Amino acid sequence: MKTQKWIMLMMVAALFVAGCEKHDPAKCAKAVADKAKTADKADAKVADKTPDKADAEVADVDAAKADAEAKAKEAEEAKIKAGAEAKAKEEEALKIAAAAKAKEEAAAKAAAAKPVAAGQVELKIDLPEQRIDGTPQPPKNEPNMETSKPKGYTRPAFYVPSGTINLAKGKTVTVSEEPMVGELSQIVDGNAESTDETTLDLDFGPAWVVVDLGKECEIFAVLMWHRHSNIYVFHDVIVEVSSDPDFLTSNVLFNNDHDGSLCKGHKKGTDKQYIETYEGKLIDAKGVKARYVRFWSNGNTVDDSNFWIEAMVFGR
Ligand SMILES: [Ca+2]
Ligand SMILES: [Ca+2]
Repeated sequence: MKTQKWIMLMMVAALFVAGCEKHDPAKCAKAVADKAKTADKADAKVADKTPDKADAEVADVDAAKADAEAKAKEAEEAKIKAGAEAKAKEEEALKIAAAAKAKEEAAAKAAAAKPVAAGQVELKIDLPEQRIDGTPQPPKNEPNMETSKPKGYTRPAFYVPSGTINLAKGKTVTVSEEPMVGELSQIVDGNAESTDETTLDLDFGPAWVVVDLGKECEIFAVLMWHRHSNIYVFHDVIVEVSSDPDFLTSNVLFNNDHDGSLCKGHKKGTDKQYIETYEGKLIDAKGVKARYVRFWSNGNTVDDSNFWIEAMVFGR
């Protein structure tokens, strides 16, 4: 009995405490206020993602996208413009090249159409093997050079009176100084091939070679090869003819010593320096009368030596 009474008493007390808890007005008010505050915060969080702000974000993204697209378009347009400019430049270069070619062809046609004087025949030359391929470029900073020949260039036909022959072949040759390599007779043996065996070496400095034709002749052309196995430009090339072995008087047929550097007493020349080729250097002698032909040179752009392969004197 006593125990039952105790249990009952405990239950009533518990109910009382629970009732107090439930009905404490202050506690209830605080709980309600806290709940409201939490709800406000949640609302505020939701408010952060209001449609206005979201729209603004979308607008920013759109603007950035549009900006990127505009920049890409601009770059593409610049690329197209650059391409068009490059193409225009290329076309202009082709136009210039075509005009130059047309001019050259017209000149060749005009030369071919030029009536050959009575009794004139084309000078036939037995050319050596071509040793340099393509378009040889002159050495850098070499002054007084003739214009580079286009690729595949060959010398136009040269006309001489019929009966013209190479008078120099097998004739007597004298030189300023005996050659270090080779025989003098090789200069007039008719062989213009450019090999070590066919080339004479007359050493450094101003040097001359004289071909004695044996008697005074009518000279129509002089043709010479110094060396053409590489890109050689020979300095101070002078060709003069005379009937006096001492050349006290002479006719200068060619002189490319533009600065008069060969030696004192020689006049400056107005001819151009040139790159040696398998075709040799042909000089129009216009029928001048002489017995001796003197060739000057003063080294070359490769090694200062005065090389010689062949000298031909066409006349009768
Ligand atoms: Ca020779
Ligand atoms: Ca010179």
